[in-house]
Amino acid sequence: MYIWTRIQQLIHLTMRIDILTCVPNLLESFFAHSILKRAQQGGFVEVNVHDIRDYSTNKHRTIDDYAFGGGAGMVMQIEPIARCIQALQADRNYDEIIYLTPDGELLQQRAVNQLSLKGNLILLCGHYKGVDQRVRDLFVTKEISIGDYVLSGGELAAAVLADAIIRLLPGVLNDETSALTDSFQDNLLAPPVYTRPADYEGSKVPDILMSGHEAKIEEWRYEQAVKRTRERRPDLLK
Ligand code: 6GU
Repeated sequence: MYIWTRIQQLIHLTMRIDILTCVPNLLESFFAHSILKRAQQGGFVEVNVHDIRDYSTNKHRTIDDYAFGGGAGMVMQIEPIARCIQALQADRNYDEIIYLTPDGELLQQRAVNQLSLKGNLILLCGHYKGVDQRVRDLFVTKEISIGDYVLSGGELAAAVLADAIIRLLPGVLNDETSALTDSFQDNLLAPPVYTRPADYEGSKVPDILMSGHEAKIEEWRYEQAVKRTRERRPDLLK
């Protein structure tokens, strides 16, 4: 382990995210690439994916059962999830235990910003008809949805949430200012961006960007951001 990584862990600069799922393979490759890989190698975050089936006590490793009262769909049982959470809590305190669910609070950049300041998070992914309500009553501290549509499981939502959080951790992005100019950080969408060539078959980059006049360029970008927001997301301007 790099000495810097170790120092960051010792002084608690390393965020820790534990993800509970019954499909760990779905998540492992996601965190093994690109920015999320670099963020872990750099010691900014430690992501651990746990297979809830490892906490089943029967030989078939089942973690779900029929719903009391009938109805279609299986329900994830409380015991394996409780054992997994309690095993994690035995080693450290968690700031939030988040259940990803379509009936949770709609995820917005503001909540992502707040979560990026935390130390230890558990993300719980549901499947089938979801988890036994007692998991939510007894363990979960926050419920999050990533949009008004239904996914087949919480894994993609957990990956979305973790990605949005991790890229905000200081040092993860190369240019530290770039997260500050993201869409939504100031309730404005991002302005258009261009790179070479300056002329693509007659389609040209706006002159102002080639002028070298920094103040005018900033003003243009701001105007474009407002224009784009007014056209596409007027709700953000209210
Ligand atoms: Cl968090 N889970 C599932 N299954 N579907 C969703 C979602 C979460 N957010 C939006 N759709």
